[in-house]
Amino acid sequence: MKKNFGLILAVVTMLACGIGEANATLLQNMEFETDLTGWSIGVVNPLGSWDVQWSNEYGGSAKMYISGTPAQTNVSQATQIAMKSGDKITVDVFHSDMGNFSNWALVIEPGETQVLLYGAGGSEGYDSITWTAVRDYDPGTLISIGCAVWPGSSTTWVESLTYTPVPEPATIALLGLGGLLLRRRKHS
Ligand SMILES: [Ca+2]
Repeated sequence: MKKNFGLILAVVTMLACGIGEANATLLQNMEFETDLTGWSIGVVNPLGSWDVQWSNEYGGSAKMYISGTPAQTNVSQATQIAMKSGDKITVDVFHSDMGNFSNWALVIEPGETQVLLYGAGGSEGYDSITWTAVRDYDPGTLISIGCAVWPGSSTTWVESLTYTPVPEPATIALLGLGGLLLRRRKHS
């Protein structure tokens, strides 16, 4: 009987993990491993000069160079699945010295006030920002990572995006069941 509980626990854990993984494909190519497949390159307004290319630096990255008074650019992509309130997106970048008036930003659905800015100025180094959804978002929501200077020049390497969905109720239920089985096993 103890053996069976162990087996059930293993199956429950596998099911729970499987449900978690099914939610993992928010965007294409979130690591920028070999190219910029899936990502659109652009600017909000045609300001200054800008150059966006894939780079093999920093584990594969989207390298964004801007120069001007001001200048800005971005990479963007529409989501493939729905996001739920509580889901998180983390962006990791390396950037050059950004001068006094510059930033990089994660923008969710431009037109809404879902903008997370990082760094008004800032010296060369790694940065990371995490955005938490405050409501549900339909598939097709635009996710953009941009940078801007005014004036000056700056380079930002976007290393990766990480999507952390809030656990589904089914997953929580399965994990809870697993926990109950563990407790029962300990008490038997
Ligand atoms: Ca990368």
